[in-house]
Amino acid sequence: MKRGLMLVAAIAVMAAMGCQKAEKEAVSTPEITKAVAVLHPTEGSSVRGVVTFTKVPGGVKIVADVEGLEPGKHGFHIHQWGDCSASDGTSAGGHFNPENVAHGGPDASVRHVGDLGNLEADESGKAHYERVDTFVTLSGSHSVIGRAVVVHAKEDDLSSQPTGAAGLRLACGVIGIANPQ
Ligand SMILES: [Cu+2]
Ligand SMILES: [Zn+2]
Repeated sequence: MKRGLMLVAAIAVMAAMGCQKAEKEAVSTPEITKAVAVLHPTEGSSVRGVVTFTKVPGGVKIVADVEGLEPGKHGFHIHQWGDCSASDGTSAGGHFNPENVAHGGPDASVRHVGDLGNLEADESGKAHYERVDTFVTLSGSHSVIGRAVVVHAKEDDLSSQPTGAAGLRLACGVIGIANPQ
């Protein structure tokens, strides 16, 4: 009889612990639906801007507003490391490429996850970019959270390996979790 009661009590305690654990997990890991990168100029550059990543039906919408550019096209990528500490941006590493495939344009069927193509700056040096991307995600193995966005001096030719020959890095910003509201 006593043993039976203890068994019931033990099961009750275990069940309560199980419930508590499930609640805790649900609270601590909400789905990430928005991210943001603030681009800071590298040494000698005055390129700056903001890039947002928002989960939408069919992909992630990427919107960038960047200023301080020479008019024309500038390579625009997500790089592997969320580290903009080097004065020339090289600490961000190469293009974010979790599938270990070739570099390509944003609309290529095979490309780095980080291959976003080019920004195109107008005569005032400002560029606006919008794209719904199907490679970039905000969770799982292709998540860009904690990686870095880099803007380059030259145009990404969308074919040269492994970087599109886009030249020096003019701005760098780490992608962080944003308030979804
Ligand atoms: Cu790049
Ligand atoms: Zn690439």
